[in-house]
Amino acid sequence: MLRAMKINSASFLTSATNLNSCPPTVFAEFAFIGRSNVGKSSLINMLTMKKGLAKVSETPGKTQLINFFSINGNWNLVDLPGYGYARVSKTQRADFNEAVADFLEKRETLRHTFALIDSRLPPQVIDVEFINWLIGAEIPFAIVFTKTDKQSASKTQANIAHFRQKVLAGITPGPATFISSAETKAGRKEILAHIEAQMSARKKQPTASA
Ligand SMILES: Nc1nc2c(ncn2[C@@H]2O[C@H](COP(=O)(O)OP(=O)(O)OP(=O)(O)O)[C@@H](O)[C@H]2O)c(=O)[nH]1
Ligand SMILES: [Mg+2]
Repeated sequence: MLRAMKINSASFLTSATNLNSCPPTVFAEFAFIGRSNVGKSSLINMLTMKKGLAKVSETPGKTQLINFFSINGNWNLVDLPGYGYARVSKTQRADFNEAVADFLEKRETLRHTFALIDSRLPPQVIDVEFINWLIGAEIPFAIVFTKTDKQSASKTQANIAHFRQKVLAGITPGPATFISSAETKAGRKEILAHIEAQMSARKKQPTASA
């Protein structure tokens, strides 16, 4: 049986604009990243079973800050601003937010990152670039294919197979992959079990500063 992390309490902790303004590095953290509108905030609400915890919107670009949520008072979920939001200016956008890159590369208490991919779409260039960046930067991550309630299971499986073949072929060990739905709560147990398993994983080695 899966040993899923039990969530007894979940509350908003704080927001930060960049790595320097993040809260002190005390508790293990798990971050959610992906294209704007992919369902990061919805997944956090689904995992915690608290509907309004992270702000959700149909309009892409809702989450602009790094938002921290305290779970059980002793670990954090981190909702990151999405990338690929076309309406922010090119300089502001870069390819993905510099604060996000900084956080993922340097945050000492970051244990694991979930990269969210829309299960309904063929591999998107910006997602492929982002996943390759994670791999190159040696950031430990898992992939979550979101919004699976919106199509048949067979279509989801076909898209995941396509993604594996196009993006993950030749990567060993490949990242753990999950499916999710904020509507049906599919994936909840599995993702929480993964968090439980990574909780005790060794801290990342600090990267040598240039
Ligand atoms: N049907 C369905 N809709 C979803 C699911 N997850 C998210 N949505 C919807 O998709 C839209 C975007 O969800 P958010 O959770 O705000 O997405 P986000 O990735 O946090 O977006 P940004 O903060 O803008 O980067 C909202 O309208 C959600 O209700 C899902 O699993 N199923
Ligand atoms: Mg959001």
